[in-house]
Amino acid sequence: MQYYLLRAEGAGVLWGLKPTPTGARYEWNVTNRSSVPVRIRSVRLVFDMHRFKGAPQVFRNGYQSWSASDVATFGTARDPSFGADNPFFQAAHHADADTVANEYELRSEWVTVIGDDSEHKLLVGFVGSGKHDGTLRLTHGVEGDVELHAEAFLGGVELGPGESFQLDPVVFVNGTDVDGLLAGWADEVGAKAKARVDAPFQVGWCSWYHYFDKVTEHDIRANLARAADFPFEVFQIDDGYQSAIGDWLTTNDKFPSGLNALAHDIAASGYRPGIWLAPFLVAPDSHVARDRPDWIAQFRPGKPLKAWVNPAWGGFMYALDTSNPAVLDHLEALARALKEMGFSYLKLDFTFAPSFDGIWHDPKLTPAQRVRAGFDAIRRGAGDDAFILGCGVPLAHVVGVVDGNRIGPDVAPLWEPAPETEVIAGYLRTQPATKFAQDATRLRAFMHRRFWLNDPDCLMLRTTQTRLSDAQVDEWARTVGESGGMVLVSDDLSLLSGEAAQRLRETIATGRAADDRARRR
Ligand code: 9PG
Repeated sequence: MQYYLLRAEGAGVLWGLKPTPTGARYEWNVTNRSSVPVRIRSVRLVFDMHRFKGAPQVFRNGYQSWSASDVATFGTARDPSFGADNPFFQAAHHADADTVANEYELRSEWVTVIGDDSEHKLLVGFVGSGKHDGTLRLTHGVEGDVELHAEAFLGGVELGPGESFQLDPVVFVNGTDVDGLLAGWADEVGAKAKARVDAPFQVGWCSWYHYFDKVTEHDIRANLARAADFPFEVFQIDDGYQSAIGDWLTTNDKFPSGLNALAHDIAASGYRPGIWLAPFLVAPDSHVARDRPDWIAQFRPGKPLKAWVNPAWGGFMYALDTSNPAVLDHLEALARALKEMGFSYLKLDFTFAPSFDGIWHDPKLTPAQRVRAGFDAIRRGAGDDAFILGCGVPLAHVVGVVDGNRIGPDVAPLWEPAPETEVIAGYLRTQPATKFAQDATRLRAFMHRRFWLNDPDCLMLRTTQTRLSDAQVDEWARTVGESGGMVLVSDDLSLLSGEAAQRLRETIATGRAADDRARRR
């Protein structure tokens, strides 16, 4: 396989091409040479790819925590948007919500590795985090040849007359060892972005995968009372306590004591209190949305921007405008309030929301910068010593601000969903399923302690009230352990036998050993 640069598209300006011992580094920017402000959605470097031995194979890295990753064959595999053609859903799973240009086009976010039937592998990646998206597209050129487009996705950022936007460099690295190529790229990105990789190995309990949104204060307290039989350090309340999406400091009727008392009682039992929130979403009937409609991003003038739909929350949710300083002050104050209650472990979910196309207060921020601004505000409020876990988050936006990150879709008390349960055509692999979480845990293992601590998602150890077989429970536990990532148990602890407790001890032992190897490398 060989490549050469054909052209820059969309006013991207290449100003440095540095050969490196193993490839090349392209340094570039985009400049508005006109006398009026312009909006830039994306710019691309276009490479001709030739001399493949057999069909090209592509590592496709998904956009956010839950987006699918795999190794796909160019020519036969399809980008999921090609079948779905659903820009609303696609906005949550790709940097660019638009459907791909043709049926052959495959895309990978932030980084890719391309191979063929030879030994030769080529990594192409963007060296940066939190500034803009970088999408690698393998596609057909006009003459039917294969092209690689390295696209800087800026989401319509506004550049004033004469203004330049410095883009993250694109690196090409040749090699034969895929894991080594990804590790080398991740080392450079992590160092450049000052990755937070020093948090201790995490062990804890999480309410979601047994109780889901039906969780009650009684459930939390019943598990807290049993937690001493397990080696937990974190005790985390998930979705289901809040009075509304957006109103995170007040509880619903299922949680009569309120958050302050719960944080206090969790801490008094000897655990670090953890809490889930979707900080950038607000329900239309929440207090925050009714009191501050001006804090909500817009879809069209006067129309609030919908960024998710969940029947359990009452339907469509709006996106807070994280490019508005008043919203950032609100998020900072929210995080400070939770921290003062005692919650020093924050699971920040559905955080892709500020990346959606829309009308945003500050047109000079890219989607990545809007997401990052929201996380930075929460970090300011929560303080340096809080453990911040990203979830549903565009991975490339948050190196250097999160301590842990969900790197796969949700597990579930089932192994693999039946194909006919697919909700959005082509996107089955984003649906909750333990097998899909396992695939992501393996494909994204290289990110652990280079960008953050990987959260492969929760262990489920129960063998009743689940559709997982004993062998599947064991297989998932082994995968989590071997990954060295975070170990959060999500069961009704009264269902766990002595065997389950033993399985947990083994998982933690394997996990700590794998994590120690990751720390020492
Ligand atoms: C709480 C949950 C848990 C879980 C998170 C996240 O595509 N979906 O409809 C979808 C719904 C929920 C979801 C992921 C995807 O789960 O990953 O751990 O916190 O929210 O609501």
